[in-house]
Amino acid sequence: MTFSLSTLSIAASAAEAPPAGTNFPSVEQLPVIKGLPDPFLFNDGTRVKTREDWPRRRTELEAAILHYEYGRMPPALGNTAGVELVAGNYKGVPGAQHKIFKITCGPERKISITLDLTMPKGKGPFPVIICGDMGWGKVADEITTEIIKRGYILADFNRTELAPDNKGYKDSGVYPAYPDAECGAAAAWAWGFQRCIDFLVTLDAVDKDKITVTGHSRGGKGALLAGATDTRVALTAPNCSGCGGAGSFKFQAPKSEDIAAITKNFPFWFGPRFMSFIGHIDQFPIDQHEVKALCAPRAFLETEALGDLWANPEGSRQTYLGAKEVYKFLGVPEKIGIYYRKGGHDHNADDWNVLLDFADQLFFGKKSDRNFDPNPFPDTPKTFEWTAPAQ
Ligand code: GTR
Repeated sequence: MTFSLSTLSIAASAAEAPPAGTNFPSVEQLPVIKGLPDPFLFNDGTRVKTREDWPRRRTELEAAILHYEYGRMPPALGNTAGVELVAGNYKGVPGAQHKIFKITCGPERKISITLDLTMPKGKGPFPVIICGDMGWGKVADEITTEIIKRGYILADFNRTELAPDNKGYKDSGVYPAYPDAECGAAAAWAWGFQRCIDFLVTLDAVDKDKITVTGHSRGGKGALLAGATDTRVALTAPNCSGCGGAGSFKFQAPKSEDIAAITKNFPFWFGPRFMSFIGHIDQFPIDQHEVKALCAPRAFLETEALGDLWANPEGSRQTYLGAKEVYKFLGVPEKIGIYYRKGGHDHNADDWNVLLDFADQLFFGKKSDRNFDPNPFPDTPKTFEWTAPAQ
């Protein structure tokens, strides 16, 4: 017997989703979908018709993405609080002040995150860019100097405080506090971004309507999921995030990382059902354009490198095009952007400048000369035939 997602009912929101495994077909029960799945198709087989229909479809998609790929996250919290550990000038960055907070949250406040803020001087409120890659070292002073000059706060944290980046990922971070959490490390990292937001929105210096999340590579996967699943995020900006990030599972360009490769090295980044699609990616009912589309109508920008073949920059354009249909449908095509630079796998000053230009345009109407809709792959056709429903 063949089932498809469209014949089954899925709970109304990801947060209220039924226990793991219920109501979702397994890999053998899923239909073959070559190319990017149609994000406008409801689980009951009908299609989104009006903008008012989209929130219901978005909820279905979010539940499916967490179920099949990343695993469901622990609940959102109401008890996040922070204690100031350090306050002073920031040595390496002219005109900046530096504050470090220890954030605690969760049952018995067992979970803690060190949040390192480099802030312009003055009252604000300032837009904030949250980056979770402090475990690789703080954002370079040269880059932070530019962030401050443009009037943004940089909020750095170490996502591996939420889940270590190795097979022992359940030993600390969210899992001792939530032993039943089914998500892999990428979703635990995303959840960490969201707890940073819980705290940041309590600060007068933070402009709550101008929150950006970013991260590089595996950190970009976490940032993407964080922005996709939290409507407080105004701009989601993964950098070179590749497989399980902005890349594509249905369009693997030569030399790009696929499900078999990523789960061989990093099975702990994903949820419990993802591995069942190794060798069966045609049955994977979603692709990453739908993760990007969860951000809509909030803004999304991905920065990619043409030489970073492992991260599938060509596939990322496919998922960008797919997500763009949703942005068009919602009447905000300018809120999604993609940017390609030359070179390889890195999160360098160029990438940050592109993000700042996009953010300045989005938040302050400062028109940028950059092309946020380039096509470096003019000979590659789209891998999907559907388009946004006519209204
Ligand atoms: C690679 C991994 C990629 C990417 C990268 C990184 O080894 O295969 O998916 O996340 O690491 O984080 O730099």
